Amino acid sequence: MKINKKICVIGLGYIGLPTACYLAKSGYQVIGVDLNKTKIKTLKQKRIPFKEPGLSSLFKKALKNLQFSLKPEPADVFIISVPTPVTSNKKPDLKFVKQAAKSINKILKNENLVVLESTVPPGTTEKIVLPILKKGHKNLRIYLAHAPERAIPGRTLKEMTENERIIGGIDEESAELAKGIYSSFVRGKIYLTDATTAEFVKLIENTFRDVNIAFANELAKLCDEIEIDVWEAIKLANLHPRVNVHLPGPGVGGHCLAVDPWFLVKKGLDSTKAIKLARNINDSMPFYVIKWVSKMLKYIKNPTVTILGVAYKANVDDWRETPALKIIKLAKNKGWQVKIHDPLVKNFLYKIEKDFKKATEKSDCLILVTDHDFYKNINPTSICNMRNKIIFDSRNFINEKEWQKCGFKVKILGKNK
Ligand code: SAJ
Repeated sequence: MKINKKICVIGLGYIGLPTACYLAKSGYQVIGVDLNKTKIKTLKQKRIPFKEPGLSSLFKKALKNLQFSLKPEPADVFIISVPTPVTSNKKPDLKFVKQAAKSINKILKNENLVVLESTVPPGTTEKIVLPILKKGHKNLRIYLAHAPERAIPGRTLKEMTENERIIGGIDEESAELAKGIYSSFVRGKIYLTDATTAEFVKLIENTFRDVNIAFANELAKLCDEIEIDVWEAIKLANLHPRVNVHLPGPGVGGHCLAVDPWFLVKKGLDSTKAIKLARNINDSMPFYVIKWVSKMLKYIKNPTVTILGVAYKANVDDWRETPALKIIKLAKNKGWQVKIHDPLVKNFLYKIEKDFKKATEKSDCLILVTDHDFYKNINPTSICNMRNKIIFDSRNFINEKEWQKCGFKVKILGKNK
């Protein structure tokens, strides 16, 4: 199948690259654009720059209609899928979006469609991207829409095709045109709205989870105080048909939940108090973990701790915004020796010990941060080289009784009975 349209996808990350592949597989002529020379080189050599289940085979199927370049080329449709981080003072950093829009402005033609996929603060599409695109092009008819992605890392390909989607246009034609493009690979229903509502909806989704997790983290702290098991309590509460409390943990990481709620927080505005507080509660969880570990290490001189898992969540190799980093820094500040183990993460900020045995050698305490399947398969009887057998589990992941039977002193976050 060959569709007579050329699409330029700007930003070939976890979302941009699969999107480019799906569009190319559907028959569009696609140019994948990225500023990263190494990435473009890798892609031109027909290799994918990161792992995601199913991506390699999708990439092979897409290659026929897929080319790569360091800068955008004239096309019918442009899709912007670049990072939108926050600055150190938690303000949205839109420099990549602006840069992408400027690069499109130079080659924009009449009746081009531009779609912004990156998560952005409400109003960005209309008030920031549109004026950049329009600059010097007063007489061009430009179509512009926001189509926020909704796929979760680890299941990106499946969710990209199966999930329902929201597309918001600066006008109805823009929304309809964008829907036409996405319908080539999205099987889930596509709902149309205006651009600012679509931006807001995406932020509601991730902020809902962040606030919910902050609530769960407060419940964990409460259960530690009143000496009951938060995991059992949440499980029982969730039996109620209209209750869905998320799970506590060592803090919230990843490039979405730990970042996006800040796009809604307005300095000095009462209306975003709960969102800001939730962010702060989740960001403070590493301190809580270290507080408990300190208690357990009270009588041990010059302790060594082993961090189990630095990925921001289970079974991924992604460590962006991981709470493990804060836990490591706090432990080092206490003067503890810190060993780090993760079966999946590469190129971390600190040295990662890949050999589990070496990671536990002469350690006094294991701190389980990430619930990788790898740790489920660890048999505590096989750990014989620790100086003291202590484990703090921030995910309620290990079999407490089994570890206790092997002589481990066990503390599970929010479980104090
Ligand atoms: N976490 C908890 N408790 C929970 C659930 C998660 O502490 O009950 C922690 C995780 O350990 C992790 C963080 O929250 O550190 C985020 O994990 P996640 O699995 O909730 O989310 P992400 O960041 O991997 O992906 C999310 C997804 N959003 C939702 O599920 C609503 C995905 O659908 C979005 O597309 C993605 O953000 C995004 O790009 O915005």
